[in-house]
This record gives sequence, structure tokens and C-alpha cells, in this order.
Amino acid sequence: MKRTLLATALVTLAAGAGSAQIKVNAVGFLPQSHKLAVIPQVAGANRFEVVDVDGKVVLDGALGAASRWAPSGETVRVADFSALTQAGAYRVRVGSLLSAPFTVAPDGYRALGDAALKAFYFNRSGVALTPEYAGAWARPAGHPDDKVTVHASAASTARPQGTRIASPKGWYDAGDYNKYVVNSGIATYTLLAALEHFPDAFKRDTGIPESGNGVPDILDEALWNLDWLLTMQDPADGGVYHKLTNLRFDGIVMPHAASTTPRYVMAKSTAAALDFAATMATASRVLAPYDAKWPGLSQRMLAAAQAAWRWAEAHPNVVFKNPKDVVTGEYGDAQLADEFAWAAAELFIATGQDGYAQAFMRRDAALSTPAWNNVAALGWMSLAHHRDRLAPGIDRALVERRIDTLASQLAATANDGYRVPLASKDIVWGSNAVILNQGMMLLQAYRINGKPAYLQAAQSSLDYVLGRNATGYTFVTGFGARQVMHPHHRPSMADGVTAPVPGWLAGGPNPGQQDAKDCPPYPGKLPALSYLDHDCSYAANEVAINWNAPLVYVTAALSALTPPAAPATPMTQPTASLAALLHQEEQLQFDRFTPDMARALGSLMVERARTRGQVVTVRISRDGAVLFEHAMPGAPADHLDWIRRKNNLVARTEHSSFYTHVQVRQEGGDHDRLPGLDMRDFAAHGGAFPLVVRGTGRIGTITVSGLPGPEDHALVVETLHAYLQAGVR
Ligand code: G3I
Ligand code: 9MR
Repeated sequence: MKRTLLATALVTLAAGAGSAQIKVNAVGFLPQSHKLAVIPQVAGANRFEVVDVDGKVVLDGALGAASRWAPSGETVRVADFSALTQAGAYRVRVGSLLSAPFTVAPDGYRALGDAALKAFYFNRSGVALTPEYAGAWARPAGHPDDKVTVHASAASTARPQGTRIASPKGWYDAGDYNKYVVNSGIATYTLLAALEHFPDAFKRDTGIPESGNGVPDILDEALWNLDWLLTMQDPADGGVYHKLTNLRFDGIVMPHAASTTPRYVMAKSTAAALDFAATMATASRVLAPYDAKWPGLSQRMLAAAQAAWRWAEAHPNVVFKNPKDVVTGEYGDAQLADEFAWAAAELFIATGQDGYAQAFMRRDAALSTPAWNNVAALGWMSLAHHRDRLAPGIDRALVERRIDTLASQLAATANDGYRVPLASKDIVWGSNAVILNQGMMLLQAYRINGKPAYLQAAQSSLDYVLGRNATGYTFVTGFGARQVMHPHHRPSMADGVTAPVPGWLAGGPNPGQQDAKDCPPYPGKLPALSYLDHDCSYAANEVAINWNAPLVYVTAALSALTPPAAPATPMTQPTASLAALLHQEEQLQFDRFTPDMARALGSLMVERARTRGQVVTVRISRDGAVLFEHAMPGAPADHLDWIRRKNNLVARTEHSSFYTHVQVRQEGGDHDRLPGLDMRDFAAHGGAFPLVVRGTGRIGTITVSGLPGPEDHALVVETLHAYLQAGVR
């Protein structure tokens, strides 16, 4: 799409540094999400309000202490409105400042998640996008890649320079029309991991040609690229070509109008072979259940992965450099220990062969936030997901510890300023994907140990790209109040449609400003403000498959892991639904229960109370023995007597103490006088929950005392849900 420099200057001014705007995720939250807004320093203001669409105040609270955020040079305060759980549309207000509108809704990320995945469809190479699926962004096919030339750098005996091979399909990498194995690897893996970890998040159709074929759309989409990736392997030796590109970038035209000069496969590289191996091994296991639909495909992928691994072992240090006549993206990477570690981890999970476990341990690849050139984390997260079957080759405790260490560092960074895990040093080309990959790693730790701070910091990662950032932009095209309108994305620039192709994450702030000579001035040099919504800006406003993939992952993960609205929360009235309470008791059960699990679960309840400033006593007992007990500082001794009396009630009724409370009140009774019971030994107040092992029955109680009964009950239920949902075993 077209724009003028004057328009750019105006937009730039409006988004300028330190502008006095309230910054908030302008898409929205789930009812139980952690909810923060960032408030510029406004003289005299100490409180905030949340208002609904009619302007009615639904919540108010005190602003947090002023805190500096180095990446934008601002001092800001935070409004925490997590207590707002009622579905609706709202804004945050401080004095005369009003934030962008946002929603609270149980399926609040549905449209966002669908669009983020659909973006991959919009970048399919070699196929026409029809109006039925692409709407206004329909376009003819481009880049069939059915006759691709072997470049001099890739020549081999079997395939001398100039040989033609077919290498169709795949996704265009980004705003350009080239296809790069290294970047395809991390992007495809991240989609496959999202499906493997959160299958329920991908049950609905998103409107792609394959929708309704009995396979999740995300897997159909991944296959479009996997089919291409398979063609990038040389069958003669298992090596993998680094990329398929022109000699130079296509002009700013639609795919079908792009240059007809030959496209080439370029030299093989170790990084390409290993990223290919890791991705194919992952795909082989995710596709295994679909063998009837695609007979032999899963096995073929595993064999391809192993062949690529063998090539990499024989050629451990082939670093790709653009040949002299080539200026397309390089994706060069000289550090290969992380690629070896990732491939070894995936091949170990896929085959169980000890040699791969040893290869993984031998690399001892440090765990840090993943990026296209830093992929060890992908292996660590796959190992974490499969942690029940790592022994004896890989130490499960080591995996859990390393991931927790990374997450605790990221969560600590998220204590200041904008309260996000992103630090100045992280703001590089594609910074919006850096923060989402940080979110993805926080979620790995949350899946292991359920620490609420990790879920909260991951929510903050998503909030950042959706508007709680120093520019105030919602960085996903088609979403938010201040929208990205001019991404460096050839179809969006050339299609004559005003709105950019939707669902794409802009690369985001990048103080490198490598495109400065091609662009109007940036608003400043500060890292978090180094952003232009201008299509000149390939260094800050391009889109890319490896940036959208963690958006898909984090959106799905937060939808799956955020506790659903606890029915107990609004149930202070005796009208609470007994059916809902029974449902909780049926859902919140264990396959087994050990003292270690009691300790973990009990600690989580205490931590959850602490983050809310509540003082409670928690006890978990089994067969009369206390497995966990903690009285928080300031907890009065009578908590223990309440716990004893509530537990007695559960032992008598086999239901939660809150269930009996509601039942008695619905029947018009007095919950403090139960017929036939000595109320010195029983209490029909919420907080004691039956501890049930499936197949065994009730073996004990999980109990909280210290809050009003409905809240005691809610604390137990929410924590149990988070713990079980996180797959803590
Ligand atoms: O890692 C260093 C960091 O240590 C240093 O502090 C920082 C200072 O600028 O630079 C960091 O490296 C940057 C690197 O991205 C970070 O990942 C490089 O300067 C920067 O040049 C490099 O940019 C890459 C860019 O291609 C240019 O090669 C991006 O990562 C990469 O995402 C991007 O990918 C392009 C493809 O080549 C072509 N297709 C579009 C795609 C997206 O823009
Ligand atoms: O358009 C190209 C973009 O897709 C790449 O990511 C980027 C990486 O270097 O390069 C862009 O092409 C620019 C080139 O590098 C320098 N001249 C301006 C080109 C954009 O119009």
C-alpha cells in the first residue's frame, strides 16, 4: 500500500517518545488473566479506574510505585486490575487519560489465534489464494518453484551446477519471497509444538482449503511447509540446501508479477541439516497418529531426519555465507552447538536411542530464549514436554531445573517499568518475537511447576505486543486501536488493498535501524522507541514466519493454561450452582498423589495467596497424616481449628465444605447449625476440598482457612486447576 512521507511524520509524532498515553493490551484478556496497564507519570494521580462502555466505573484501585524502564527511558506506574473478571468491554482511566478499549472474554484470544495462524496461509508459495479463503487478499499463484536451479555453490556430482530440481510449496519467509531452511525450521517446529502441547486449542476450523479434512488446520498448514522442506534434502547424501532464493530480492510486486529469473538452491550447511533434522523428527512424531491418512509419511520424515543428522556429523562446521553473486537473506550462523543439541533432543525423543541422548548431553548447550540462530531451547522444551520418558539417558530434574532458572531470570526482569521480561539488550531485529519467545519459555516453566509469576510474565509478553509497549501500537495487523498499517510485506504493499494482510506480527522496535538510509527519521534512538510504521522499514516493520509462530504458540498456551473463571468466585450467594460444584469435584482429581506433590501444590496455594496480599493457612492431609501445612506470617491459630472442622465435614459428606454450605442455604437452612452435628467439630464454610485419586476414591483433604468461605474455596480450586492443567506429575 502507498503512503506519503507527510503522513508518516504525523503518525510518528502521534506515537512519539514518552507520549502521555495509557498503554494496555488493546485486544483483551481472559477472565482470570493477570491484567496490567502502564500509566505515564501524571502529576497528582495516585489512583486508577476501570470504566465500562457506558462510562460507569466498575473497579478502582491504587497505582503502583513509580518505576523506571530503561528501554524507553520512561518512569511509569502500573495499574493492576486483575480483579476485573466480568466479561465486557472496558477502558482504564487515570485523571483525564483514557486507554484504548479492550475486552474481557472467556474466548478472548480466539480471533487473534486464528488470524496469527491464517497469516501462514497468506504467505503460501506456489498457489493461488482464492477469495473463499483469502477474501480481499486473494491473489494469483507465484513462484511455482517446479524448476529450481542448482547454484554453483550447491553443485555436487549427482547434481552439477545448473541441474533443475522441483522444490514447490512452502511459505515465503517474510516480506520477501524467498524460502530459507534455517528459519523455516524454528517456525514450523513452533507450530508443531503448539499443537503437541495444546491440542484442544486447535480443534476449530480457521478457513483454509484443507479445513474439515479431519486434521487440525495447524497441522495442514505445517505440512504445506514440511512438503517443501523435504525437497531441500539432497537424496544422494542427506545434506540440506541452506535456502531457495533469487540472486537478489524481488521488487515490491505481487508474487505472480515477481521476476522470472531463475530461483536457486544454494550451498548446503550444517545449520540447515540440523534444523531440518530437528523439525522432521518433531513432525514424524506429531504426524504418527495420521498414518492412515498419509501412509508412510511419518516414517519417511524420521528417516530424512536421521540422514540429515549423519550428514551434519560428517560435516560439523559448514557455515553458510552468501556467495558473491547473492544478496538475499543470509541466516548465517557460526555457532552450531545449539543446532546439534536441538536435533539430538528431537531425535532422542523420536527414537529413544541412547546415542542421541549422549549427543545432547555432550553439547551441554546453554538454555536461553530461542531465536533462529539460537535453537537449543527448542530441544529443552521438547524434553520438558516428554519428561516422563527421558530416563536413563537424560536427567529429568536437570531439564526442569534449567528451564526454571531461565524463567526465574525472565520473571525477575518483569518486575520493573513496563513489567515485561524484555530488557534493552533483547531489543534487536525482530524484538517482538524475542518477547514472545521469552513468553513461550516462561510457559514451559509454568507447565512444569505452576508458579503463578511465570504465567503472569507470559501474559505480559503477549500484552506487550498487543499494546502495552512504549509505542502504544498493537503490533498484530488488523488488531487494536493503534494499528500497524504499513508492514514491509510485499503483498501488503503491492495489492492495492488499504488494510495490510491481517494476522501478521511486525518485527518491532530495533535500535539497529539498519534501514535508516531508506526511511524517514526514527522517533529517537532509545531501543523501545526505535520503530516506524512505514513500509520502508525492513528492520523494524517487516513480518516473518519465525515471528508469527511464537504468537500462535503463546496465544494458544495462554488460552489453555489460564484458569477458567472459577465458578466459586461469584458464588457468594446461596444461588451458587451445586451442579458446577459437583463438576469441580469430578474434574479436580489425581491419577496418583505423593508427598512431593502435596508440597508442590501446597506451596503454590501459599504463593498465590501471597501475590494477592492474603494471609491464609493451608493444610493437605492424607489418611489423617499431614503432608503439607503452612501458616503464613500473621495467620491466627484459630485457622487450624477451622481446618479441623471443615475437614471433618468433608469426611462426613464426601463433598467440598463449600458444596455443603451452598446446599444447606439453598434448602433454607442455617449453615452454622446442621441437624445432628456438634458444630464445635464441624464447619460448613468453604475451603476444604476432597483429595481424590481416580480408582481409589477420597484419600484426604486440601484445605485453606483465612478468607471468606467462597474465597477459601476459590483458592483451592484455582490452584488445583492450574496444577493439574499444567500437567504436573
Ligand atoms: O545478535 C546481535 C546482538 O548481539 C547485537 O547486540 C545486535 C546489535 O545490533 O545485533 C544482533 O544481531 C542482529 C541479528 O539480526 C539479531 O538476530 C544483527 O545485527 C542483524 O543484522 C540481524 O538481522 C537479521 C536480518 O535478517 C539481517 O540479516 C534478522 O535477525 C533476521 O530475522 C532477518 O531475516 C530476514 C531475512 O534475512 C530475509 N527475509 C526477511 C527476514 C526478516 O527481516
Ligand atoms: O526487502 C528486503 C527484506 O525482505 C529483507 O529482510 C531485508 C534484509 O536485508 O532486505 C530488504 O531489502 C532491502 C535491502 O536489504 C536494502 N535495500 C532496500 C531493500 C528493501 O527495499
